[in-house]
Amino acid sequence: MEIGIVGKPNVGKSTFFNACTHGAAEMANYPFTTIASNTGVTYVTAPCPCTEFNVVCEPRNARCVSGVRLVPTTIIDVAGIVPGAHEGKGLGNQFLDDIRRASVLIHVVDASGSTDEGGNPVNKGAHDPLEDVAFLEREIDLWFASVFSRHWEKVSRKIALTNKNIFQVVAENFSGIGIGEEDVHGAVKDAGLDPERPRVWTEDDITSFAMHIRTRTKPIVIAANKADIADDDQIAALQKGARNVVPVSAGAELLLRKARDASLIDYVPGESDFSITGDVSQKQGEALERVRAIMRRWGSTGVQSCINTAVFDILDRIVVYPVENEKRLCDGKGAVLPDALLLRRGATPMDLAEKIHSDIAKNYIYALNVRTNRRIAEDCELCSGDIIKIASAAR
Ligand SMILES: Nc1nc2c(ncn2[C@@H]2O[C@H](COP(=O)(O)OP(=O)(O)OP(=O)(O)O)[C@@H](O)[C@H]2O)c(=O)[nH]1
Ligand SMILES: [Mg+2]
Repeated sequence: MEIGIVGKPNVGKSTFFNACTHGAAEMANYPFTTIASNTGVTYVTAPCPCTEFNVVCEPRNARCVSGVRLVPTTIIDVAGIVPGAHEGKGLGNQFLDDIRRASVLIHVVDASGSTDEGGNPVNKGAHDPLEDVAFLEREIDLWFASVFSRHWEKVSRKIALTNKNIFQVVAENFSGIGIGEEDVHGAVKDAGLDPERPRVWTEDDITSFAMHIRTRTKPIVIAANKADIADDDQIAALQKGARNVVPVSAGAELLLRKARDASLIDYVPGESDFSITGDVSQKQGEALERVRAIMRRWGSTGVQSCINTAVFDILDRIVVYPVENEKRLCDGKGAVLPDALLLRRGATPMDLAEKIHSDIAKNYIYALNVRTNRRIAEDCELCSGDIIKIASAAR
């Protein structure tokens, strides 16, 4: 699972990326600072059962900070996108290659309206970020449409010459951009097209199909960045005009992460406040208090909230903790609550077994819900936060 950070130039994409990954992507107040994409590891946050069970956990794939489990996922910071990018404007459609594998996008916009459509600085409020919301979706739709158009003849021929249907053929040919059969089903239905006769689809039909496929395969969370300098009504207008809008100050989050790394503050990503624990200079203290005021205003810096919204609300993932020993909550080597795995909602104990190892699934005996100490059916639906023991004959 990958998250793509997209948006026009100079809105704070790399600042967002650095704040949530410990990254060192270049940041500057002019367009096209980023040319090649940056890939890093970020974390979603979920309550760790260690607090509830009063144990010291030993996370293997993640970290636990004050009872908050940080579960890793990949994130990509992409070069700025300008209108016409799908035809080569700006840095062209290289960015689109970079988001091929992304299953969700965080669209960073300048909510304060102080950058024009090319990312050049302008007076605050001089540009409407809702225009950016619309153009970015359009660019990605048109990119999808151009990819489909280019290959439609081949796809139609394949459907006519084999006994495969459109759902199978499109999913097979475009799995590289994250398209599955169920996406094709949904998009054909939503666009009101005839799946039996793709050969007679017009360019408009293909564009409409592309838009519906994009909506399903690249859903978008909007990071209303620079919320520190935006007015309340600017954020309200964005929230009224678009869906999944989170007020964000990537700059504030970056400052907090740096202060935390320098042991100046205690801060758990996503929380609404922090405490000063180190020796801070007057200047540092003032900067931190400015950040505190931003957090009071918006509830948090918004960066973690965007990532959690993308993974939990949009992609509908749950966090499950597998263990081998239900009494000690540990794995075979004695590590306590070592793993936190992200699964699709609806996942079953058998899906969990598959995720751990195919041999565990093949030799599956039973699953136990550790909280209730009851065995659960292999096809029952797991819940977020479940601690599950899979008994398997595999070693
Ligand atoms: N006020 C304010 N400024 C910010 C914030 N986040 C980023 N900036 C500023 O916005 C400018 C652009 O930041 P970058 O992170 O380089 O933006 P980008 O979107 O990656 O830009 P390109 O790589 O050129 O596309 C810099 O001057 C940042 O300091 C924020 O939360 N608040
Ligand atoms: Mg950048």
